[in-house]
Amino acid sequence: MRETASTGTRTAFRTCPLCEASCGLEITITDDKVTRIRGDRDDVFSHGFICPKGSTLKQLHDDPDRVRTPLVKRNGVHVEVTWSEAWDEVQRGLAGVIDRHGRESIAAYLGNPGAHSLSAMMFNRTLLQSIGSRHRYSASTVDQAPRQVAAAYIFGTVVSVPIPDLDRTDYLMILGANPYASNGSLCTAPNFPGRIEAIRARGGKVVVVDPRRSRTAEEADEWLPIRPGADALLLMSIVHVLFADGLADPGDHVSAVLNGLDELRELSEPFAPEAVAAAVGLDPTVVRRIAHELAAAPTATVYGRIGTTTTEFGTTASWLIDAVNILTGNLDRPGGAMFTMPVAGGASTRGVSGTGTGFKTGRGHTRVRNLPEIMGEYPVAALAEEISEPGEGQVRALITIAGNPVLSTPNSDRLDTALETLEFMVSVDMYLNETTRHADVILPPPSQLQRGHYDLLLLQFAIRNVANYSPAPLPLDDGQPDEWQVLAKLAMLLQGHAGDADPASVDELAISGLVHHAVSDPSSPIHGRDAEEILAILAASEHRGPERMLDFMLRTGPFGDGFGTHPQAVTLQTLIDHPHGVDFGALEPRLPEILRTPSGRIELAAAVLVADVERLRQAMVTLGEQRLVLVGRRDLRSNNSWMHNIEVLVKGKPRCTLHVHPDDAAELGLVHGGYARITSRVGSVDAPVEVTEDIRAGVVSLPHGWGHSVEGTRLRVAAERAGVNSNVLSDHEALDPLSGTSVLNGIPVTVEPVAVLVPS
Ligand SMILES: Nc1nc2c(c(=O)[nH]1)N[C@H]1C(S)=C(S)[C@@H](COP(=O)(O)OP(=O)(O)OC[C@H]3O[C@@H](n4cnc5c(=O)[nH]c(N)nc54)[C@H](O)[C@@H]3O)O[C@H]1N2
Ligand SMILES: Nc1nc2c(c(=O)[nH]1)N[C@H]1C(S)=C(S)[C@@H](COP(=O)(O)OP(=O)(O)OC[C@H]3O[C@@H](n4cnc5c(=O)[nH]c(N)nc54)[C@H](O)[C@@H]3O)O[C@H]1N2
Ligand code: SF4
Ligand SMILES: [Mo]
Repeated sequence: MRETASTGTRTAFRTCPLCEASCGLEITITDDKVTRIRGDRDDVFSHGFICPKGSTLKQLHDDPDRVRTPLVKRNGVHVEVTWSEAWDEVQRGLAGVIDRHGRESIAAYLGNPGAHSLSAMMFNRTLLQSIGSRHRYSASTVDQAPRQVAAAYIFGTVVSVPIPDLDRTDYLMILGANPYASNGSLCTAPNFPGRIEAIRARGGKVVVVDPRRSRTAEEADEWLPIRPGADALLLMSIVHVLFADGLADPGDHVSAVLNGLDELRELSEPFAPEAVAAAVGLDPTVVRRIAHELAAAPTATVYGRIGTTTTEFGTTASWLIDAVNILTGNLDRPGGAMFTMPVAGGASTRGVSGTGTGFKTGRGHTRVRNLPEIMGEYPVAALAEEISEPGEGQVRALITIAGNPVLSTPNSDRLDTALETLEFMVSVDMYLNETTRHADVILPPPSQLQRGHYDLLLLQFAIRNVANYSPAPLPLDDGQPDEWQVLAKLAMLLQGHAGDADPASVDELAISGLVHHAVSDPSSPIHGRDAEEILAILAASEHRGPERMLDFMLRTGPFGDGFGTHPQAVTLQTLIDHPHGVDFGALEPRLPEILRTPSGRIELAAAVLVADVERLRQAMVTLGEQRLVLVGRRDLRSNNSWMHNIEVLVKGKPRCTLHVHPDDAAELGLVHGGYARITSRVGSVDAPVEVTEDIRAGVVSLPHGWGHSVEGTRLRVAAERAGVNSNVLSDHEALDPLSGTSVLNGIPVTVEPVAVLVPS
């Protein structure tokens, strides 16, 4: 499968897949070796911006610890095998479990990098269908699920998420996001920091709500050090002020399709800023002023991320963000919160415009805790017990794709122990790490630089309508299948094929399925066309696998050529001809066309959301009673749990430290540079202490994704700066009930000094 090697020096352009910012990279390659990576100044979206991680795709590609050959666990040790041996092993393992326990005993976990992988985006669905089990888990329920669930109730689909119109807004309020470290999320915007600075440069205002004075808070006009978990209360009190002071005015085009305004007014009555102050921890006069500023600004947009979603009120907070944007007249207008028009694959562009079937949960429940299915999956916090609790339907085998749940999901010691008891586990992953060390077989994908890229998922949440495809800058290694071929083949083995099955047949079936579905879908631009004709057009190109599917999605998307209907419009070839991307312009109003609710209206008081308000009322009392709570944080040079094996990213002072306010340090007897033991209901870890004014008193912060000191991994650099796993502390029972998402911020803890650091 090796493509012809090329000699001489050339330049390749490739979008960075590491985070949601989607920066264009300019990659200099000499004799198939990368010699330099820098920002692509001509990229239509990122204009040369790059963060320290972008250029390390070279180090990642070259990392001697990166798995390049399949690994099979023999007598407890992972050894290199050929692909054909690995496939035989997988075939035996999976078939055995299916024979003994049935398909429902196989679970899958999909991790974050899969959301940026064109292969995974196109083939994970086939894989999941081939497993034929409801045990589907992903990083969504430790991340953005609440934001999607709220959007689905209000607007009709899990991808109709309003995006802050960063480049045109006059007033940006950020809750629980630190784009100076994260570069943004559910708001695809390369150089997010630069775009924040531009708001201020044009006379606008930026307000950051965060228990920590993050770098973003530092750069803002105003920092509101909220009590963790209280964002929904804060937002409801802003809604209260907007109604009470006669400031609520959604504007004509939103009002025309808005349900629930009066109901929300009534619901907000008990939540005056003074009434919630003890729980929220902010001065009510400041909150009232902010509400008035939001209403008075020429345009304003409220944006919330992980600090709002991974809390007990994740969905409710997301709902109330939309509510504030609606009440201040900022939904669906330039400078406010708008909907992206995805160029390819957008679920918000499919189906009948303006109406739909709406959103439901609970198609199945977990066996042990009876937690409902949400967005086609179960809460990942339930995975450990589904594996370890005996009985009918017990999970006996696990497939992980691009995930490291042992570091990223709650009460991870419990999951770590459970994984050891599986009868079979297979991981598609490029590292032998804390999770994959449990796998019987590890199937490596090629490196990021050996794969084509189009950020199918995250471009659906971009602040401009943009498309950018990059072919693989480097050829595959000898015998290395592409990532989609690994996933397709895994699917075939699950369907009962033998180890020598050819993944191309899965590809043919998949594209045929897409085309046949479209020609019979009245809302598709190729409705009524001959499927064979369309397939023949696609087959005539050299593209197969994800590229061919992308071509199809581009051509049937809102800017597509419709296979001849709009000959000037976009195809994959257009994007190949434009290696710096194609910009289809700023976001434009999409109401009412974006709506997919059964009523065809915005459901501002959707029944499920309304029903949660009573719980929120109780939090007015309970939140204020917490003495000390833990929150997370991100660092620009980290990427969740898996870039810590890249020397240039981890060198320097240790970053896995506990941030403590001086008042708390004094009271708890902690000293800067000393060590602390942090204990929650479910676990305990020790970490070095950093005393800092940049955190609210009563709150401590520890980043996630560390804890690389466990046996049986191959992470030589990471192991030297192991840090501790903060998810040993997060509680598997603490969930946002509306989305099944874990509470990773605002975890009640106790902290005490310890003399020496005991690695966990
Ligand atoms: N306490 C706490 N926990 C958190 C969070 C938090 O803020 N606080 N954040 C949560 C969030 S937002 C997320 S998204 C999750 C992430 O949770 P996960 O997705 O489970 O974990 P990652 O750290 O992203 O690990 C990615 C894995 O994919 C592998 N990998 C990398 N690239 C590829 C690829 O291209 N193909 C394949 N097949 N494998 C690849 C890596 O080697 C690694 O094993 O963590 C969550 N956990
Ligand atoms: N460098 C880097 N970039 C990344 C990642 C990474 O790991 N490293 N991960 C990527 C992924 S998968 C994601 S999902 C995104 C996440 O992107 P962001 O949502 O921007 O994530 P963070 O940088 O963790 O910022 C979350 C902020 O919420 C604050 N916070 C904690 N609890 C609360 C609370 O209760 N209320 C409020 N208002 N704030 C709170 C924290 O102090 C922190 O500053 O980042 C992506 N980008
Ligand atoms: S900001 Fe994100 S997309 Fe841009 S270079 Fe850094 S890691 Fe890559
Ligand atoms: Mo994430």
